Amino acid sequence: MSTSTPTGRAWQLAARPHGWPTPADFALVETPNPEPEPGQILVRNLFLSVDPYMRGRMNDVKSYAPPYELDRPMLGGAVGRVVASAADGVAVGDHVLHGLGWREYALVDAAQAAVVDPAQAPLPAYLGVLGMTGLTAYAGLLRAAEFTAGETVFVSGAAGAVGNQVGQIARLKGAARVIGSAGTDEKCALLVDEYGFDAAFNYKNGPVAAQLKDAAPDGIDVYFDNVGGEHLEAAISALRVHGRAALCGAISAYNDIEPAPGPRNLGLLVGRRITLRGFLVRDHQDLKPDFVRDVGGWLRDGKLRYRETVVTGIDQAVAAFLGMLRGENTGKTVVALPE
Ligand code: NAP
Ligand code: FER
Repeated sequence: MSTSTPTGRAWQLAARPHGWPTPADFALVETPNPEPEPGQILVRNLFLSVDPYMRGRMNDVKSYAPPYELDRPMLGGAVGRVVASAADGVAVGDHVLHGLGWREYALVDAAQAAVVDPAQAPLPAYLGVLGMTGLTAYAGLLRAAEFTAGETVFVSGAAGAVGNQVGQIARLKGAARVIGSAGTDEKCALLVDEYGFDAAFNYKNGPVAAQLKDAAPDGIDVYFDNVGGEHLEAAISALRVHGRAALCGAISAYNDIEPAPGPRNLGLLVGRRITLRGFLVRDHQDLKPDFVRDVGGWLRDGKLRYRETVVTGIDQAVAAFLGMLRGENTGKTVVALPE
């Protein structure tokens, strides 16, 4: 045990957003920090993850992740330092990855926390490039989409956390051609110049189908879908015989009030023997050793690059989340909580 700050701030959901969330849907509340019971640790969070799926948890809808409760601290990935421990095997001063984000201090069951080593990688990397979004890219491309060397890959949301890593893993695993789409010309330049994509286009500059046709005149073998909507329809039209799409997310629809129409070209799936496969990263934890070996090695060798969007201060967490939904981020978005 050790002494700790008596209170900490936590973000609660104050109202369920209708369409785009507004700051009034959230409340930053000061709460006492309880002492750990046997098996528990008290963690001073240092980096919080903000992720697109959190928007879904703000709705009162049964889904793969339960809805956030109103007037209760929200949940999410976080990395922090243990400040009090009543658990065997986790000591004060250890750093841990856990699921009680959106708050400064978290009382965590040690069984639900993983010790991480800040000497092996900077702490925010455990939320991004070496964490959940990185494994999503790895598992989605290699397992859900069954990518193999020599294929042409298109990824949407390509300058974001998952997307940039999909493109780089495809390149490093021998893709014939890697194409990305993103929402600004600067992001597209980054994809080509820094991440080694063969081509990139700004989906805000014109119809996706026409821009994809220019970038991949011979079609694509794999589509990694982070966006849904117009992107998915365009990609289906571009997929070749035996093409596959890994459906990772559909962020273009997360703030919709009415369901958007689906792709109008599903008839193509039959003749082209196309597979569309949804996946969740939680089902692919067995790939973690391969993922850490591959990505850790590429990072050490300078073959895989990454950027993070770091927003500082617990009071800025909602702004960081909304900014990420609007595309203000490049790479993984994290909130830093300096001590
Ligand atoms: P991210 O890409 O770092 O951030 C979200 C990005 O979405 C923004 O930067 C923005 O970039 C883009 N975006 C927002 N609205 C858009 C629209 N209408 N059309 C096209 N792009 C839009 O987030 P991430 O954490 O890496 O997540 C990417 C996707 O993967 C999301 O769909 C997420 O839900 C999904 N995901 C799924 C799993 C899983 O297990 N299945 C796990 C992690 C993430 P632009 O500037 O390019 O618009
Ligand atoms: C996301 C982040 C995480 C997402 C899904 C997950 C679809 C979750 C995955 C899991 O529980 O395995 O943005 O969007």
